[in-house]
Amino acid sequence: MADPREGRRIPAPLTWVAGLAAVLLGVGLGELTAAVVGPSSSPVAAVGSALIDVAPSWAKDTAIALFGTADKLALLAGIALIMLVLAVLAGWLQVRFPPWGIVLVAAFGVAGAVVAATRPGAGSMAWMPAVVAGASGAVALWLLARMISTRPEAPSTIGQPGPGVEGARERFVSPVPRSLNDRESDGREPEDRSSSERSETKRSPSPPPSRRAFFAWAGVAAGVGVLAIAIGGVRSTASAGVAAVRRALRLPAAAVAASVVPSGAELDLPGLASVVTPNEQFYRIDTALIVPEVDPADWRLRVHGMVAEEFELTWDELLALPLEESWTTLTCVSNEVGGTLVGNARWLGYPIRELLARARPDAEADMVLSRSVDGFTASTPLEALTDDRNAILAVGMNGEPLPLEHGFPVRMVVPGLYGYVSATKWVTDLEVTRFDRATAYWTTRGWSERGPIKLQSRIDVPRKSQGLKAGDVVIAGVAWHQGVGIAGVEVRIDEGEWMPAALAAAISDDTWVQWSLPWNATSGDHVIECRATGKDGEVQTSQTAPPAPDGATGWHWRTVSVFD
Ligand SMILES: Nc1nc2c(c(=O)[nH]1)N[C@H]1C(S)=C(S)[C@@H](COP(=O)(O)O)O[C@H]1N2
Ligand SMILES: [Mo]
Repeated sequence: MADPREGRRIPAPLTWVAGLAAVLLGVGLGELTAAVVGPSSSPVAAVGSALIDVAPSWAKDTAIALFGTADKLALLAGIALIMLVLAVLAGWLQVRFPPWGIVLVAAFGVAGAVVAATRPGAGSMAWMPAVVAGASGAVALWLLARMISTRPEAPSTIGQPGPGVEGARERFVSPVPRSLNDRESDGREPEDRSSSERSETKRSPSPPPSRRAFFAWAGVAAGVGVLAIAIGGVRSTASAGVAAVRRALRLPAAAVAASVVPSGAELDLPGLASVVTPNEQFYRIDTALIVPEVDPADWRLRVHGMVAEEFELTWDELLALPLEESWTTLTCVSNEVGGTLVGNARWLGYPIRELLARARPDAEADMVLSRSVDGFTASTPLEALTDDRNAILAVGMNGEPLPLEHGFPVRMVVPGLYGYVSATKWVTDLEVTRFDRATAYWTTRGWSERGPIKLQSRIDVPRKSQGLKAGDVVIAGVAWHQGVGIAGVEVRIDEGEWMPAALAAAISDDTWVQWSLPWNATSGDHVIECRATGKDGEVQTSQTAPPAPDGATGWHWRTVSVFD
């Protein structure tokens, strides 16, 4: 349409404002639509989720290492930044090289729609929010850019304005400073301006070149966008739906209760991780940018594959089974030595071994591929699900229904295996298969196909940052080797003799155990190290290994400064 030379006269920041306002409006309307269509159809969330799935594992490992459980927030911030750049670019393009700005915005809308529609578990309307976002963003950008990019009345160069273009052309802009424009403006509503300005324009060859209308409309677009994002956000978090169903839920009592926490299992020292991790403090690791919302009424578990009898289980059927309670300490394979991606809870659920007994796996089967509604999969050795450990289909965590972010309504919990190969949240499908026939989510990304949890111990206190006064202090931490149990923990200071720490009472061999050692701290800098021994005699190795591909090893150590 326009002559690019004409666009060049417009200050670039003005084009950025147009782009930002238009994209904000589009994103807002898209998110608002998503709040209605379903939170996972949010274009931002869908693109974010897709990025998580396609990101190379080093990127993900770095993200987890850098941001820990705030990795998703970091991703959203990254996406916001990219959109910001995109918006600025689109605004500039639309003014300088029309119609490439709106083409860019529309293309992102289409891309978002494709991604959202092809996400695992996408509803039939999942494409809609992105289409709304792309279309409204493109239209807004077209209108805003038009408001600033029409040239002033110049006797010789007027082309042939298309239908509807006149108003916009006359509403133009000149190199006159904005303050001057503002002075000339008369406070009328922006809606009134075009027609009246047009008449003014006709009276004078140099129109009152006001950008006020442009800024007003850009402000309106941005404001509506922000408002829509806010409303969409409130709507989907209040997403009364599944959260309310969960709150109203009463789980049946356990047919088999968990052991009571032995007195003396909780040393109750400030700074030491409590032996039972409260749900709100339990680490969360998953690939789900938007927490899946699964209504128990719609939940089904399909058990199939290499079995004599495939079947489906509903929520009511599951709750009618005799549920068992057990203690299990969950650990993430991404946990660094000394890291906090580990927690202990009392789980309520039904033994997976019983479900598999009902399905009767083929003799050649050696793995169960569990799948969640969001497409995540884990490969668990069949044996770990059929031996006598407490591998359960869990519905309860520390006496309440699973929190939404911990897999509501149903997840797997398998003692002794890292979460990525066993702890599938929002689980809806168990396929009995073989390791040489199917590959799970993280295995395709370079992690080991099997992930037994490694023997580990951690120092919790004294904290590194804590200014420590010379005298009697307590060194304390936790140690775990699920399925095996901890026989002892030793501590040494400044590479001196190993000293046995006192073990607190263990809840079970599947849980971590607290340990402590009194220490007469002398002034100066000291290095504290710890290592655990398993009940099988294994001593925690000093050999360091990174989390990838099958779990970190090495001794946890920390330096402390002691003052007089
Ligand atoms: N659906 C789903 N389940 C999942 C994951 C996931 O990404 N998606 N991550 C697994 C990993 S890597 C771990 S360590 C545990 C963490 O469980 P939590 O978030 O309840 O602590 O969940 C497992 N279950
Ligand atoms: Mo994990």
